[in-house]
Amino acid sequence: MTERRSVARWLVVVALVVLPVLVAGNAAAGNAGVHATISRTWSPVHTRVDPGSRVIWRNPTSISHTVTAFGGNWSIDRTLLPGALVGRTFNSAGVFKFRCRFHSALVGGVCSGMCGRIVVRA
Ligand SMILES: [Cu+2]
Repeated sequence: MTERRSVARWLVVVALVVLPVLVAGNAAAGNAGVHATISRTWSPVHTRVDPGSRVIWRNPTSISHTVTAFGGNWSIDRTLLPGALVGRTFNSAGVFKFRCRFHSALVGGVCSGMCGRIVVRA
């Protein structure tokens, strides 16, 4: 078998066997998606998942947003350019609040504007 054919066969194995297993595993863990909207909100605002779930924030809008943690019990501060995404896996129960620094205000720990939360079930 040539080197090239070997690589091609390996890619087919990845596509047909490994990827479906990964997708099935993710579905079982209760993955969730959150996306930025053109009205500068997160949708959904509240997302409830089981421990071990991965949450993916997507930015399908034409402007940049950030996924920025607040509340003090976790940390993330990532800028999402148009079309970008970022993911986090939540392994422990709790309420994990996030906001977009560009389109929200945080006053006295209270967020207004582009704010959301992930609730991880116990
Ligand atoms: Cu924003």
